[in-house]
Amino acid sequence: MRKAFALPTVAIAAAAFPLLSISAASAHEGAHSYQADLGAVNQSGVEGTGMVTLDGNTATVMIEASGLLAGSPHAQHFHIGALGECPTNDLADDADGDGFVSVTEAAKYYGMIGSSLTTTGDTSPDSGLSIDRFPTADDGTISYERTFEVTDDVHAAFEAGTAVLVVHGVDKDGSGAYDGDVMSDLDPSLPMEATAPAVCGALEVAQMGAMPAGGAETGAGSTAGTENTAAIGVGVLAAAGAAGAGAIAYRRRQAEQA
Ligand SMILES: [Cu+2]
Repeated sequence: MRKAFALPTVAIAAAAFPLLSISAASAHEGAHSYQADLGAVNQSGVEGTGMVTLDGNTATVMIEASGLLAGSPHAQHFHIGALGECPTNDLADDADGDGFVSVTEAAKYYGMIGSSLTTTGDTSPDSGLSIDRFPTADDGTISYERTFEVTDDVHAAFEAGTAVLVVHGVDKDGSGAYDGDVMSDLDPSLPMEATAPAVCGALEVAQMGAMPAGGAETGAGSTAGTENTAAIGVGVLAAAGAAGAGAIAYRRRQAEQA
């Protein structure tokens, strides 16, 4: 039964990300693909995945995320220019002790906004808080896809491994809305809940050989060990979700073999 379940997963992945397959088959020409396993920040419970294909400066972006505050918009960006990392899910980086890892406090890891992943119109940093043009998580999930032009500095960040995908907006107090006494470090007219990072992942070069579903299904662990190890390291951050669950199952299997 596990195998019967795994096969459609692979098929769906291939169908959802055809450019990824093409890129993996011809790694040194045309488009380059990147993936991010999104891990929760601010104990949001949010998880997801991001896929980006860059063909020159033309970016096709796909984001799937779940566990978000339902019925509210979620600002989402490429962040660039720092370490290409994310804050941890605990409050270790809450330097001012306000109960949130704010964008300011997270910036040392993931940097400034490089692109605003809006649904329509401008995608520059100027639209960073244009919440009327960001996805609304009607049932707590976001399924985003858009193709647009990025700037040279964003392209360079992808190549340097310092591009990070961040989705914002966390219902820290569980009230069902963005509210509370702590105001945003980015816009003092907004609650901190509206702008604090909810989920984050470094955009890393996608490697089809490292896809957890394929590795687990074929059991070809010994031939692809190094690549799979790298993928699993990222997968742990995502904790769950289809890809994460596959990675964890695979990791268990590897641990049993070791
Ligand atoms: Cu952001």
